[in-house]
Amino acid sequence: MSQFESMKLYQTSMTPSAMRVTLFLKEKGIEIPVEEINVREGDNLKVEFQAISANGRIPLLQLDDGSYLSESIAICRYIDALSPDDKGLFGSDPKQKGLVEMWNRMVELQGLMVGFQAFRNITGIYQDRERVIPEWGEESKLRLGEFLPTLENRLAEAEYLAGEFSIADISLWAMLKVVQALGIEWQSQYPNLQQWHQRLAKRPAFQA
Ligand SMILES: N[C@@H](CCC(=O)N[C@@H](CS)C(=O)NCC(=O)O)C(=O)O
Repeated sequence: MSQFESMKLYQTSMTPSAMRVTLFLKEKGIEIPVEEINVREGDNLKVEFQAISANGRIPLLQLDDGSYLSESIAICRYIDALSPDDKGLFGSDPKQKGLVEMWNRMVELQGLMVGFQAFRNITGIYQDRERVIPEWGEESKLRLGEFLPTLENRLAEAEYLAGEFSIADISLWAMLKVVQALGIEWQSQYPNLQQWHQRLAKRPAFQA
């Protein structure tokens, strides 16, 4: 039995954060047993889940020693450290590592997090657990849209965000799901982003 088989990944597969870990694992060819929970129905609010999760959210990885890791990128980094390869998903030399970190952070902070705030505050899907401020949602949606030209310009000069395929592209793929869910039109406006999307869609890991 491999060490991965004795771990457990708690996730809600349709969510962007779960998607980041799932795509990362597929790219690395690693399988971890999954326990599917439904965050929209509040499974993560239950006392048992809150007791084992540092941030109360998915994804959550139970390690083979029985302890737990939250945060999608922390989980990916842990798996990568346990199972190093030459795929360079976090970068393979100092410059590449820096570029991957830079683009992944930018997509996370200026894209994903802003998009989450837009989606949560416009739809109110989590009004059972947080204050909902529609104006904040609308402002966040505008800011998310305003980040797209930065990505478009980068993808005019490079095939992938960090030059080579990396976790930053996985994060951007998840971010675009949020962009789409918010009804922000991007396909017609951003040809480089669209070509990048088509490039990723051809990768086996992305063909769900
Ligand atoms: N920064 C965290 C974000 C985790 C997150 O926001 N997960 C969402 C699903 S995408 C969740 O569990 N939402 C349920 C809730 O907020 O109660 C990560 O990357 O893991």
